[in-house]
Amino acid sequence: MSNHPAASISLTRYLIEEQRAGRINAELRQLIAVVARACTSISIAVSKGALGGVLGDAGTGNVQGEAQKKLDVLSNDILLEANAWGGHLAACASEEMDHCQPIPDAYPRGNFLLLFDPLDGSSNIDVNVSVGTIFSVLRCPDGVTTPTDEHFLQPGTAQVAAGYCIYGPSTMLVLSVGHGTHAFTLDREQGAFVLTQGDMRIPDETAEFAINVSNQRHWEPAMQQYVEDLLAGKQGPRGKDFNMRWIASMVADVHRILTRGGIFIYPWDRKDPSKPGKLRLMYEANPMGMLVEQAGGAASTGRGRILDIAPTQLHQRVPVFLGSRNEVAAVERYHATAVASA
Ligand code: P6P
Repeated sequence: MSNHPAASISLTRYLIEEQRAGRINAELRQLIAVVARACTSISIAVSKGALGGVLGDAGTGNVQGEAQKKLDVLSNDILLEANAWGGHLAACASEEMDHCQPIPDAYPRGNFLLLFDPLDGSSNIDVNVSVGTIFSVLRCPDGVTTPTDEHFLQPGTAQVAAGYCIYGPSTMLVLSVGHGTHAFTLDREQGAFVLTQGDMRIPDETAEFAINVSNQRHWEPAMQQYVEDLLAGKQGPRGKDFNMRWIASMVADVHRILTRGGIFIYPWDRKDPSKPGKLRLMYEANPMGMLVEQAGGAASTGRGRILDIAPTQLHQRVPVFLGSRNEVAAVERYHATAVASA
């Protein structure tokens, strides 16, 4: 990485230097640059709010059975169109699409697969709370010219890049290509992302947790005991007081944790026992897991490393515990103890 002050390094320069160092190739550099430009377009649409005529429901539903917001559909279309013609991708998969979508025959196909949640936390849009785009990049298996869903079913350790763009008071792109996690802020006057936080590091310890406590009665006993002990504070078994945050926008909660530490939890709950969790493995847990691990944190299901999971379905869900590594280890001990005493 150059020794220039962080503020003078654009995303373009950072990616060229990563390619020069042999850590990414030209195709992956182009892919990330295209995704960043698409996120800039999404940021413009999101920031218009009610003036852009894009708030509210689209009147359609997605494969998750969720009502789509107009901005969900618009963001998905922006990412698909931006990535169609460049020749760097073989196919895309999205939270908003039932199946993966190969690059149209009219264009050349490349060697990468792109997965994304085009606008995570979109239920927050109508109340003007930060939302974001999450993306994950995999290699297209050798010899596969027309990828199908099964070719996307690779473990999180196979990701060659992961990132998110958070549309908050400022728009920031947080990215890892496997050599640390780095944050870039959108300079709207230049129309370029500029490195503003290189080598993000999550503190090993934390006193801040993020979970939707309204689900408490639906959790398994280990989770109920863990949170009960957090709430007991200094007088309880943890011996210290904890603070709580829950934005209900994964990108915003994870960005806080990458910036100052913490633990983010969306555990399995009995609300729908058939679902192992709410969050999706391929385009939420895996990319966030890579970013967090590259920043010195941990990402677990409560019983094992998220990035080691062998996927079986494109839209499969998973329990998520991620953030400060010592706190993730602590909650894993609650689950291990529960099994041992069962
Ligand atoms: P709940 C947003 O819908 C999302 O997928 C994540 O961004 C967020 O962390 C979670 O769901 C919020 O879920 O049940 O608290 O509304």
